[in-house]
Amino acid sequence: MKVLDAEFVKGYIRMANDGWEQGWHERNGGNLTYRMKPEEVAQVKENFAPKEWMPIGTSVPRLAGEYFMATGSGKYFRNVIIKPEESFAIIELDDKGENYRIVWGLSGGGRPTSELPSHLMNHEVKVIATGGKHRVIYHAHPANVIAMTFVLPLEDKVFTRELWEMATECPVVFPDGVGVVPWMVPGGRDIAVATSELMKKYDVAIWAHHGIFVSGEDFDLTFGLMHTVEKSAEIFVKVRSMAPEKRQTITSQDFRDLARDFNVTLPEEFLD
Ligand code: 2HA
Ligand code: ZN
Repeated sequence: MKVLDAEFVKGYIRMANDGWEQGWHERNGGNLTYRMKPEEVAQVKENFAPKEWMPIGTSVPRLAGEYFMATGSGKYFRNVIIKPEESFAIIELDDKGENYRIVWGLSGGGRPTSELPSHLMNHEVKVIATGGKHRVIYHAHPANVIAMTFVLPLEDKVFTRELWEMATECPVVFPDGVGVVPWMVPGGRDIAVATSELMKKYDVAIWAHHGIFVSGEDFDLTFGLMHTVEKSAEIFVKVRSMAPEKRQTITSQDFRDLARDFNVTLPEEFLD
């Protein structure tokens, strides 16, 4: 089957375009990776033409031999839907999880996303934490969450509480809360290590003054998670713009009642 005819590829392209339409991907901002299922690799393998091996820049032994879809470094989400074979790649990891090679895509040349170390280290953490259920890692630049990182202390608890309080669905959608990475130079191993540490605990990591990383099982859940966090942040920005303090909000006891009826466990550390 042609790569662009496969359902999982159509889902990937739709998610990238949805992110563009939300305004989260100015210029070449953001990146999306997907850990392919063995049967999906088999579906499209006849199209593969491997290029040379390149270092990942970090080591992800638990992902050895796996195949990923990855947006290209310097490529625009805006173009994914009209020029898919130029905008993203399918890559294969070697048997140590230290090198990758492009096997399809980026037809005009180029490399996978500059954030490949963060993506792959997050995938590795999630393979372990979810028994392989999570397959999607998504990085975007949504304006309202980024704005929050200029006015709140960069603490997991503060961001979790504010985001939960801004929309009743939030503690149900991300019951583990969110982690916050202080400002760091993007693209390297250090920020990848810091982010993947948070991903052991959370499905959402906020990069101060930069953007968000989210992890999920499929395109719908992962896009929906980003969308829910950013919607909540938008409400936070509106509330702060109207008044310096909230007049009323959802209380710790309200969250406990919600958790009981919706069958989710909310960490006590976020409920005092
Ligand atoms: O340009 O978003 O973090 C891609 C990025 C880097
Ligand atoms: Zn970014």
